[in-house]
Amino acid sequence: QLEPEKINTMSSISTELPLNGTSLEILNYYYDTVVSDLMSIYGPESSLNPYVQMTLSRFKTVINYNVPDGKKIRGTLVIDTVRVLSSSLNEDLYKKASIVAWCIELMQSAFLVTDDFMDHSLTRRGKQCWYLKTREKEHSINDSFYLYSCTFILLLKYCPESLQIYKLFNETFQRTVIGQSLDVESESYFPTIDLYTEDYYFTVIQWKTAYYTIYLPVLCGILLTPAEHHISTNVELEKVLLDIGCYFQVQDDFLDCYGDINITGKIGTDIQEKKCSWLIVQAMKKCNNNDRQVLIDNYGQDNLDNVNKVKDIYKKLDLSNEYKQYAQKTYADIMERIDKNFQQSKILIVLKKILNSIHERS
Ligand code: DMA
Ligand code: MG
Ligand code: MG
Ligand code: MG
Repeated sequence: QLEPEKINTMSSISTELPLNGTSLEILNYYYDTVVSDLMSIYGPESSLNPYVQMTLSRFKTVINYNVPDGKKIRGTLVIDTVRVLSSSLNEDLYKKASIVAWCIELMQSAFLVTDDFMDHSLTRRGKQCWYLKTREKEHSINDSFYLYSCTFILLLKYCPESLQIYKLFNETFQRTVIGQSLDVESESYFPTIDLYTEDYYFTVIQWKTAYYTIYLPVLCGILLTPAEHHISTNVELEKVLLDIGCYFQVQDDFLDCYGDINITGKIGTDIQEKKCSWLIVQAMKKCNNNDRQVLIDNYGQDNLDNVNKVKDIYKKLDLSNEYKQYAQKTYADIMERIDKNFQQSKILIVLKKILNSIHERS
């Protein structure tokens, strides 16, 4: 049973920048700035055509519904990175980092609005998905464009000098779009689910999730840090960030089936939607011919009976144990690579912090 309208988690924001607070508190502190900037870019409200005024005020609702209520892992990561790397932290830097962090959260919310529409999901963050709230579902497409366009308005205002950040956002956005396309077109590349491969799976999740979830926030943090402390980005750093991002999506796939809805805030649809999910790829690797046929016959049907038959096979194959083993091994492998490659660099602290916080989440 879902609460009809969850209380906005932003209600307890302080009136002064919490310099010694958590990164999340710092991020939240700038939420009002972001919203009021976005509402005033076309001049004072009173100077606007009344219908445009109404439309902007509708978009304020779109922002408030879709942006602030998540865990804000990605946004917080920008501030965490800046905090570790910079020895000359000041209010200006916190502000810039927080605005860039909100840009990532805005971009993420744009993706979630369309993702839920494409995945036929019902809930997100404990509330009804946005496409189910608009007068017509299709209006949510334009709302998603709006949310994404906000990132460029803010980046131009707060980081006008940084073409690098601008380029990074653009490229990451497109990589995610390509990843989402791979995700929804899986069926056209693989006519039956027993043909889904691990290699394809990891390609999809790297593009749809890893770049924007982990690589983008950390790179933004690095680019925002004053030049004298600059971390040189290299191939190994990119690989570690992307692998942490892939681990994050494997977890998401596991939670789609095994997560507690009250914690994840979303009801899974991967089985109904015939997704190339980590679970089905593992199931296909482990199952006998009988199970394989049951999976082929029941996977991708929007019906509780069919879904339960798939879940029964997952249980029989003990996939939750399989997942636990994968999680432990992945955590240990990435940790070892971090220790081996980043001993001389402050970025080691950031990487360990992200990996630990992801490893612990449910
Ligand atoms: C998430 O894939 C990827 C993006 C770009 C939103 P997903 O559909 O598994 O996410 P969720 O489980 O949150 O719907
Ligand atoms: Mg989804
Ligand atoms: Mg999806
Ligand atoms: Mg998912």
